Amino acid sequence: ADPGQTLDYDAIVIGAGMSGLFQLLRLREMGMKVRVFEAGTGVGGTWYWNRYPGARFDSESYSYGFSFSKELLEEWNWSEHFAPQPETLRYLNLVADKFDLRRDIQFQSRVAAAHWDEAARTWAVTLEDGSRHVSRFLITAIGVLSAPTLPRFEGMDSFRGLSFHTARWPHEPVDFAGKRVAVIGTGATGVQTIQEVAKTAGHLTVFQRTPNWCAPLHNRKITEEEQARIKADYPTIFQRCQETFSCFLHTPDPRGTFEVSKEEREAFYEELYASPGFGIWVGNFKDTLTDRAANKEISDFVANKIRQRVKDPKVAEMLIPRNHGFGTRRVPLETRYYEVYNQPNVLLVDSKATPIQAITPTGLRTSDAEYDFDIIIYATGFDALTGAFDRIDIRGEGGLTLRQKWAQGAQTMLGMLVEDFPNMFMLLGPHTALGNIPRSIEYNVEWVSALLRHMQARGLTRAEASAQAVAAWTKHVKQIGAGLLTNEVDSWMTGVNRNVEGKETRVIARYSGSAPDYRAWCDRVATEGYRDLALA
Ligand code: NA7
Repeated sequence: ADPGQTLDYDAIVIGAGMSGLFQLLRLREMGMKVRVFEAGTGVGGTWYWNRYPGARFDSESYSYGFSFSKELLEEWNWSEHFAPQPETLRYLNLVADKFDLRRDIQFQSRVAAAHWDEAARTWAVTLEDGSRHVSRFLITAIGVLSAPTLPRFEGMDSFRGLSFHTARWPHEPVDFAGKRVAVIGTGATGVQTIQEVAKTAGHLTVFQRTPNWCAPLHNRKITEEEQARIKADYPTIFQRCQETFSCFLHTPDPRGTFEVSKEEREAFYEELYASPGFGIWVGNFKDTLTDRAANKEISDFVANKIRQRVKDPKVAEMLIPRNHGFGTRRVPLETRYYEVYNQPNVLLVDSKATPIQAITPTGLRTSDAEYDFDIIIYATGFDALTGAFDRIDIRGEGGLTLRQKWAQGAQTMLGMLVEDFPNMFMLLGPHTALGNIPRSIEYNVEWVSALLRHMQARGLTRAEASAQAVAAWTKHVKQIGAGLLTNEVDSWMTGVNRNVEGKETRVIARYSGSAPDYRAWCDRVATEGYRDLALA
């Protein structure tokens, strides 16, 4: 190593969301000098940025929080089965305070570049303000859905009213009373926003390009009795999350759709539709997302629910997806979402039939009409999975950029390491297990921390994934994704975002195997002494 090169830190972590906070804690326990760079003014990541009205969990609150500290579990009370964003943000602030994390976090510090120096075995991280920080290890904790994307409409800057992307919501409350409001986008975010804004807006116009299959959330307050039971059950709750396919409390029903009678099937669908959370999506018959006929059964069932809930049959038909089956895109969970369209002050516009052509100073123009608005809300989603990486100039060995490396699609080892990018570890990198995300975060942080302890104990300062290990994992991800109906549909889950150049076509963007299988693979790498990595 270059003797002239001094290390500012042992590790730099990018991002102070759930991954970054927990990673900081573990690195500090190892005696490392750590710096976390965070673009926002506070901790919380997703829960810091997404403060749009109605933002909340679709996973059960008590399955979502951190599990690593008994004391924290004891101390914190979730107030609802599916907690709203302000509560989650308070929770993450409590975590930061309780473990005294803030002293190592530098806020309002967006990382612009990270360059590997092979001779010194260090990462040089440059912030947007031009300051440069040198570290042995680089850990990206930059999220899966953290790079918001806006449409590329003409005249976007000309609008004289208020307009914002849901993930860049202002910190001051926005008053909708008496206002003419537009919401563009009907994904999980749009659905949550629409059902909330419709409560107070003077008039709401929803611009829907593609309808999604939504199902009821069935949220409610946690009673005192339930609170006591949850606390007592935490070990069982987290154990169950470890065992299920995607770390949710729900897991696929072992039966195939057509193994049961039509009556039994209907009764099961009814039960799922009436139950809280993701059960209808991830706790359905095991072939729901692989067998076309099975998928059609549940799709027809949900379509009929929409027809029952929406009074105007024309509007109901507009809200029923035609080109993709139930569950093949992320299922937005809702609370009286469909009933919003029965309100006299709400209008649904089909943006596929009559596309938005331009934003105007007073509203927007579609192919057949002009609309005036006071507020335009862009619920238009994210450059998912690789988008946050693409926004940083990351260069590995020989100046190779990560963008070049991934030009033909992401290639990783377990979603955590990349060949030619030594000492860089990704928490929630592409091709890692996702599902109930905090469960994956905790696992990945522990895995990276164990590797770093292994290196620390042996005086090793360089870790790089082998080409074979990367090829094996990438091949596995592709194989396991074949035959899944989800991968035949455009969505962020297949890497498609037409607001971003180069993201027009579908790829196998996600690992779609089970979380237990993922962990077994990761554990094997560790127990075999990290043979899949070059350590030096
Ligand atoms: P999504 O699910 O990607 O939804 C984005 C929505 O915005 C979707 O309805 C899009 O229609 C619509 N959109 C995007 N660009 C345009 C343009 N240019 N014109 C019209 N409509 C547009 O993002 P979310 O934030 O809702 O959810 C992301 C994840 O965050 C979610 O899955 C949760 O896990 C949390 P499209 O379907 O592309 O036709």
